[in-house]
Amino acid sequence: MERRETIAIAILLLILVGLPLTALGYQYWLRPALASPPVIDIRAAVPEAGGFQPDSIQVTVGRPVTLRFASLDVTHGVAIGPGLGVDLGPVDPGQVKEVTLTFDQPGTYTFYCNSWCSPNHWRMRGVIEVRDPADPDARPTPQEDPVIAALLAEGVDIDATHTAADYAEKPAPAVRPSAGRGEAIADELLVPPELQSAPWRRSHTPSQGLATLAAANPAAPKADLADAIAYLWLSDSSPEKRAEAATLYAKNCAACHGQTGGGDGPVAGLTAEEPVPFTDLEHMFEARSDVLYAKIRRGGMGTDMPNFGTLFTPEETWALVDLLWTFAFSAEETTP
Ligand code: HEC
Ligand SMILES: [Cu+2]
Repeated sequence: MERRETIAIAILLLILVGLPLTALGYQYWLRPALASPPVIDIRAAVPEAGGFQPDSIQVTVGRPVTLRFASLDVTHGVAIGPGLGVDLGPVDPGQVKEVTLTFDQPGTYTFYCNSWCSPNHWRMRGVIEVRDPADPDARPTPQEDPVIAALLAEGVDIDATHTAADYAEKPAPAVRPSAGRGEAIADELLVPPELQSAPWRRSHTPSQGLATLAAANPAAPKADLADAIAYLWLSDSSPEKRAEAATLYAKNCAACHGQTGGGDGPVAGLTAEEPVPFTDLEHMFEARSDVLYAKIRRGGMGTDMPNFGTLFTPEETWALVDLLWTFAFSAEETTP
C-alpha cells in the first residue's frame, strides 16, 4: 500500500513539475535553438549608387541575428566593428557572405566597406543599433573619448599642421633613427624620468623628447640620441600588436597613405590635401601620438581624412599609431 502511494505521488510530482518544465524548456531553449536566427539582407553598392541598403538596422540584445551581404556592382569588402573582429573579406558581385552575431549589450556598431570601391569608398558605412526590449528607451550613450577630451582641455588643435622645417632638434639627415641601435645604446645614456613614462611620450613630440634627452646627455652625438628616441617611441608596442595593426592599415589606410606610409597610395591624388607621409621625419618629429590617435578616431575637420572612431577600438587605434611610428623610425629590434 505504502509503495503504491509513493509511486502515485511520484507520478503526480512528475506531472505537476515535469510538464511545465518541458513546456518552458521548449519555449525558451528548444524552440529558439531550432529556429534559425532572423536574416537581414544588406545589399552593397558604391556610395554613388546608394552605398549599403539598408544602411541602418536594429537588432535585439541577446537574440542571434544573421546579416547577409551581397554586392550589386563591384567587389566590396565587409567588416563590422568596433571590437567584434568580424571581417568577411571581399564580396564579389553575385556572391553572398553572411555572419551570425549575438549582441549581449545595447550599443551601436558599424558595418563598413574595407576594399577600395570608388572615390567615395570610405562613406560606405551602416549602423547596427542594438536595443534592449526590456528598456526600449535606453540609448547607448556615445562614450566620450578621454584622450580627445584631454586634448581639447589642453587647447590642442587636432587639425593644426605641425610640420616644422626647422624643428629644434633635427636628427642627422638621411639617416632614419633606428630603434635597434637606440636599444643598444640606451643603457649608456641618462634617460630622464619623463622619457621613461609612456603617458609623457604619448603627449609629447619626438623633438621635445630629443631636447630633453640632449639636455641630460650634452656630450652624446645627436644621431645616437635620435636612435634612443626611436627606441623609446616604439617601446610602447610589440611587433605582434603592430602586425595586427598592419592588417587594418593595409585595408583601411594604405590606399591614401601608401603601403609603407609614404603618402603615395593609389588614390592619394584624389584627396584635396596630401595624405600625410608618415615617413617624413620633419613631420613626424613634430607629431604627438595622442594627436595622431585623435585624428584617426575623429577624422579631419573638412579634410579627406575619414573618421575611424566608430570602426576601431581605442586599443586598435593605439596599435595603428604605434605602426605609424615604424614608418618614420626603423623598427629593427636588434642591432645591425
Ligand atoms: C581617403 C584617404 C585617406 C584614408 C583612407 C586615410 N587617410 Fe589619413 N589622412 C588623409 C589626409 C588627406 C590627411 C591630411 C589631412 C588631415 O590631416 O586631416 C590625413 C591625415 C592623417 C593623420 C594626421 C597626421 C598628422 O601628422 O597630422 C593621421 C594620423 C592619419 N591620417 C592616419 C590614418 C589612418 C591610421 C588611416 C586608416 C585607418 C587613414 N589615415 C586613412 C587621407 C586619408
Ligand atoms: Cu568600398
